[in-house]
Amino acid sequence: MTTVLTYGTFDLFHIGHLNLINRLRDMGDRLIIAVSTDEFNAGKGKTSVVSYEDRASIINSIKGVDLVIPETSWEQKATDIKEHDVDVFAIGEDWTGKFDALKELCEVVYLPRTDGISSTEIKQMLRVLDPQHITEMQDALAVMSRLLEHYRDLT
Ligand code: C2G
Repeated sequence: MTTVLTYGTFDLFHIGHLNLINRLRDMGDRLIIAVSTDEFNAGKGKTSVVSYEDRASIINSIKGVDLVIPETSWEQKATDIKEHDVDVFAIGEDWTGKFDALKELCEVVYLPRTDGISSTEIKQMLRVLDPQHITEMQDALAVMSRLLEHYRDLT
């Protein structure tokens, strides 16, 4: 029985998250995922669009995920590894080297990320659609159409 453990926010769940979870599932027999709480994320300077409860439910409903636990501190990893008898700690390569100290307790693996998708990018795209930006775009369009009318009259 090989137990695999990872940590993440998993906000605005996307294909990058799913690819990672599928890889983790194939690395062992039992998969535990620690989902960052909103309070812990606030400490990371991160705010999630989706609440902890909903993010944890989404992760819990994915095939191959056996247990979801809350991530509330940076220090909990060593305790979690011992408590859940973890064989493999794995996480995306954006954390390469950051958790090498855990090698004393279990295997540590950094996995390739899925290119071209991230929750941060999705948030940036959504931000463009906020009311203020929409008003600015409408104003710009109004100016453009007046300009076009003016040129049409000139020709
Ligand atoms: N990920 C990926 N490909 C992407 C985006 C994310 O493989 N295109 C992986 C990340 O590398 C990470 C996991 O998906 O392993 C979750 O990513 P985040 O939600 O951004 O989690 P993060 O904020 O990195 O939290 O204690 C560690 C932290 O909780 C990690």
